[in-house]
Amino acid sequence: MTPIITAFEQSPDHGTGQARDMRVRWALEEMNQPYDVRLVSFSEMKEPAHLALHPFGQIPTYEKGDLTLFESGAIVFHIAERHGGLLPDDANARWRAITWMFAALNTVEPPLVDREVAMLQERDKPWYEQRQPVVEDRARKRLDELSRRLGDADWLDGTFTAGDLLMVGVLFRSKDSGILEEYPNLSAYVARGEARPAFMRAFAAQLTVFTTVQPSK
Ligand code: GTB
Repeated sequence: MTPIITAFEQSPDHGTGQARDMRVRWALEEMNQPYDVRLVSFSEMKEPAHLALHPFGQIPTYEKGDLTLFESGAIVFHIAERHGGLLPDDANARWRAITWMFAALNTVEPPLVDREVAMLQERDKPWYEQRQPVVEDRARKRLDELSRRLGDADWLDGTFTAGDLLMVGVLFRSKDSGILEEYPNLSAYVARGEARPAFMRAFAAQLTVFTTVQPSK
């Protein structure tokens, strides 16, 4: 049975890997698992049919048979569990990979997203100039720590795992904002992720949406 995921019909980044369906596409591509994509407009995401799949009216969702999931991390976890290859067989290594999945989404992503939202959406606020250094410091602290832990290793814990997939996905989003360039080992880590054939296929598929789909509303 072919899973169906949802993605933006019109993404603000023009389909260049920022929206979170990218992680799901990447995981599916790593498994060579074919998938269908249902594109949704911003208004459709808030309608009952989509809210039945995703209580917060967002993308991505994942449907396969009688299973419906939301949250990109849970979807990637499910794909990794079902197919093997993204989680090590050794029990301890597997738990460490899962730990990195949570670390990517719970510890590294929030300060990076906070910084991005501040820069893109809050520049006109009267408190922006005061708050921004605090937001920058929080993001740099996390990247300092992650950079120190990664060191000169290729991946976070030996071989490439779902933990790396999510961590690279999180860092990729900050790539164009300049901050990642301050960390050569993290930049190289993201570049290694981007060089994976599965990443490239996922990226191309997301980009194709922007170049071919006409908005419905
Ligand atoms: N925690 C959830 C997950 O990981 O699945 C978060 C899902 C989420 O934030 N979805 C966003 C969404 O549906 C798209 S990814 N937003 C619509 C809404 O909330 O109404 C966030 C995103 C979107 C676009 C860009 N971009 O174009 O640069 C970057 C990130």
